[in-house]
Amino acid sequence: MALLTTVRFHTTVAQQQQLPRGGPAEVAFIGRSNAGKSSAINAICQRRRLAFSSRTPGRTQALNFFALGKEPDTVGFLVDTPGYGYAAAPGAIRHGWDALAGRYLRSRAQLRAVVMMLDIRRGITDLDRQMLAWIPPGMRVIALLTKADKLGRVQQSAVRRAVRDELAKLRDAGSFEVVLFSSTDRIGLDEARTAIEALFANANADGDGAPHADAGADGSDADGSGSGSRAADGSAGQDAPAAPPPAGIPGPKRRA
Ligand SMILES: Nc1nc2c(ncn2[C@@H]2O[C@H](COP(=O)(O)OP(=O)(O)OP(=O)(O)O)[C@@H](O)[C@H]2O)c(=O)[nH]1
Ligand SMILES: [Mg+2]
Repeated sequence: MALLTTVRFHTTVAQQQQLPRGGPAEVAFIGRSNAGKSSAINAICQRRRLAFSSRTPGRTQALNFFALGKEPDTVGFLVDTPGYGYAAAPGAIRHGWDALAGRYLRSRAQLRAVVMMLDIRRGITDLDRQMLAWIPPGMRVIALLTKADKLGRVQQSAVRRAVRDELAKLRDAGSFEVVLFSSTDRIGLDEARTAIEALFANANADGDGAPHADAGADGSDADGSGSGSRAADGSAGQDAPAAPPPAGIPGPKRRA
């Protein structure tokens, strides 16, 4: 838990070119719109409003980077991503998802693992399957069955088993784990923290996550001063990673 308590906002990336150049290992929080990604980051890091959560699907519109490590060293980043699968998203936003989050998940060299939020009431949906087929096969996946407070124990266990069985078919053996989780009722927090800290410990042992002085994002926010740009109003969501992101589609406009 010690590493996660050092968390602080680093930067918002609304366009591919703003991604930090180089830098330490990154772990991305991904999942359908409204699955509980931002709430999970806050709960896991014991912070109330580090990542913005909302009832309105599509609250998170950009990639938000949260730095870990004792300042001024950064030993890793947690990355909150826009959700996929919000049916009302207009085409331009779908393309925006592909161009930013899709491309990031597919090709970011620093990305070591994903924490995938699955609403326990829905389990793995088709969009999640597409996503699982789409992220590189060797990447470690921690599946958090969010909103576990909404189901009783018997149902929780049944979903967990079903998700484990399906992941066993979709991913390499030993490359995933499944955690019952609730941000509101504080279920699975320690299990999730242990799993996430282990990801960074492994990345650092590989020599990938040695401390770096805080790397600025190209053209923005080297000091995290762009935090105002993440005050999105959640007016629209994102859509599915139906296909690898086509090259050349511009990312979404940075929000005021
Ligand atoms: N009951 C319950 N509600 C939760 C839990 N986690 C999140 N929520 C609620 O679910 C809604 C969405 O949570 P967010 O954390 O904003 O979800 P998100 O995946 O970041 O959403 P987008 O950024 O829009 O994709 C909010 O109303 C949260 O309060 C949980 O563990 N239990
Ligand atoms: Mg969010």
